[in-house]
Amino acid sequence: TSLATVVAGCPLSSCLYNASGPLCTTAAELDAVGSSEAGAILSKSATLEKRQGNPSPRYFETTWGSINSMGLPNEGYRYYLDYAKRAATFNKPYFISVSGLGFEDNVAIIRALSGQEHVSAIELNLSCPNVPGKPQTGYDFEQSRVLLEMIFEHVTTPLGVKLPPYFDLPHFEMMAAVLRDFPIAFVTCINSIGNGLVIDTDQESVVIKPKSGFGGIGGDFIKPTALANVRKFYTLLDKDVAIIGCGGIKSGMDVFEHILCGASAVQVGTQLMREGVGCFARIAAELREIMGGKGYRDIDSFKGKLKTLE
Ligand code: RRO
Repeated sequence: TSLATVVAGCPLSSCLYNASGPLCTTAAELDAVGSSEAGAILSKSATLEKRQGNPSPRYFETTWGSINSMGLPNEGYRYYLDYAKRAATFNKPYFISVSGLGFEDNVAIIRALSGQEHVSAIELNLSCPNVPGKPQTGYDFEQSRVLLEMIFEHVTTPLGVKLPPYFDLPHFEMMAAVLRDFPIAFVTCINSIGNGLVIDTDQESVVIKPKSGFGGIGGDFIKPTALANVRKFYTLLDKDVAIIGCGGIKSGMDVFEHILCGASAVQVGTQLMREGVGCFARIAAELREIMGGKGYRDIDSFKGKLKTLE
């Protein structure tokens, strides 16, 4: 049974890898993903300069998932570019996530990363929910178009986008109409559901410090929204645009569902924080078991083949 797939023209021996954010900020963390059964290595979203991020506590786990308001702590894009040479020793693709604080920053970072050896692709984050005063670009369709026009003037390395979750059917159409006008390599659905609120009832308090306790929600509860977003963009975009599923993946069955909806690969976020990089081998084994039981020898045998009831 093969879990092999292709993202942005790069072969991956497993369709599972890390979401940008958890355990992918330092070289030691990226090494751990490299040494694991993950099919690729993806960096934490990078800004022009190193950032400390928001004050702690800024991440909290619940029985059903997580809330975070990290505020884009990262080492700065040069660090992730320097890491590319080391990433290459793991013989799997290395993707850098980019989340500049403004359009000019995004262009500057992407110009610097573009064409660099061992940077397999760039994941442009249009959906950071946690920098006070910075709206998510992905919720402004016209601004998304403006940014992509600026970026595609400069980029030679394959580029995909990380989208926020959409909830209204016309919004899927509007974002797809923007994306269709650019040579996007992949679309990652979804980032955390922005600005939820988790409460500790004993303390009658919020659980994270930044933004009065508001933060991005990940984990079990976001899986139906993630699946809907994967499905919608799979049906709306050209089939040569890979859809990367992200949201609520902690078992082989969760991956199976994402692939049925049209995902070519999937990313693990909250469960990676909880379990560590061993999650990639465990979930891969569970997925192989499910595929074996159903007689599927590879991912393409069921990718996108979700049935409807009419
Ligand atoms: O660093 C963060 O607070 C963060 C980012 Br950039 C993102 O894209 N998604 C998220 O849940 N947190």
